Amino acid sequence: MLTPDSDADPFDHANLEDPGPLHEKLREAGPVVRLARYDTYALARYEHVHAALTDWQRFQSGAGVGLSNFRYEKPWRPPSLLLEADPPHHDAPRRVLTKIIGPRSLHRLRDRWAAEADALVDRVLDGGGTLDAVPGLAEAFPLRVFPDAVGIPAEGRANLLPYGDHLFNAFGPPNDLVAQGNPRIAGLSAWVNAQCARDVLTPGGFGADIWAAADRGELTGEQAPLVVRSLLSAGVDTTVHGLSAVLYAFATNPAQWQRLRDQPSLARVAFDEAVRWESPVQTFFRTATTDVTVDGTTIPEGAKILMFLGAANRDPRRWDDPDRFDLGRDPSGHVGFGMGLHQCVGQHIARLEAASLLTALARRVTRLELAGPVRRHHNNTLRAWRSIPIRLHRS
Ligand code: OVM
Repeated sequence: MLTPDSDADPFDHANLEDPGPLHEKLREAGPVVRLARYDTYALARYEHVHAALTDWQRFQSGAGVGLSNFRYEKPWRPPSLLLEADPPHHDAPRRVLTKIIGPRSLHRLRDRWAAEADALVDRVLDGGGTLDAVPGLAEAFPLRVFPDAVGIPAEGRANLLPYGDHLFNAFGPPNDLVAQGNPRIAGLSAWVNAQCARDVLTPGGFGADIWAAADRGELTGEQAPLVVRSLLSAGVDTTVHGLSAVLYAFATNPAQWQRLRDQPSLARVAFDEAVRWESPVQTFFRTATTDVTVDGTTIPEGAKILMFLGAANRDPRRWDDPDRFDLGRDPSGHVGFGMGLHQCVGQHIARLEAASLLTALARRVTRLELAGPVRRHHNNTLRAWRSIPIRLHRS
């Protein structure tokens, strides 16, 4: 079968502002579409995105999960031992982190994070309840609880957001968004890397736990700081835009908010449904380790493949009424956290943050409504927000 070609640029500002029409075009054009301007192959249907995510042997991560191919180009920072690695190298760091930030270890944070969420929402309501939910809730809550949980000092935490923003831009092509971040990235990187040192990390935090795993021989002393760096890289912007997504979803779907208030135990399902609906991480690349035939079209060995998680999560072949944010559906199986070997190791942290914040809000707020025009933030990988003005009505 002949592979359809597209001259679309998924990373241009029109598509970053509203990717839905491009996603539909790519899904309908065929199982594989060649993106001519980047000489890469796009997968946008659920079935094929899922298949690529779970086939790490043929769709490798070790040559980078951005457009740049590490076989030919030097990465802008030393590669992640988790994200940009394949078995067997990938496995020890993954095993260590899975345990440190797994559901059992997070249990001890539940009460503290619930109290922090209660305090933040009380403060917001005492201030009148009209605010920009992006800085006021979606950034404020993760920045309040996550760096403490990792164990980094208070000083300089504001660097985490622009560092992550540039990192996620850098998975895309070297366009204006990357150029905008370039002047600051050396300084931001130096700060992030300095936070990964053993003597900087507070006892009892995830970072100290990673170094303790190195002491037990589960990681080398060279690996430990890079595993800490993964937490600081992947753990902030993703949750900020995930929380923004769920707040926007509720502000624009009042019946679903009522449903959550009636049944607060739906908070976790609500967050996963928002991750499906919005897909805060929109895309990742893989590299073909061999010629791969997908539904009759052949992707050549060495080619980059762009997986559209956001398009898969709204594929009508897989989801009924996919554009609806609906607490009544079962969102499990969504690929917003990826799937397979690399599936988001931090997803339990994200869910705990979201459940803490949504529960605090559901207990106190009868209605959430938009109080002005919302604004997107453009990023080559993230479906991101600049501003979500909201009004919270106290119960
Ligand atoms: C990492 C990393 C960075 C960005 C994203 C990510 C979504 C991981 O440094 O390991 O996963």
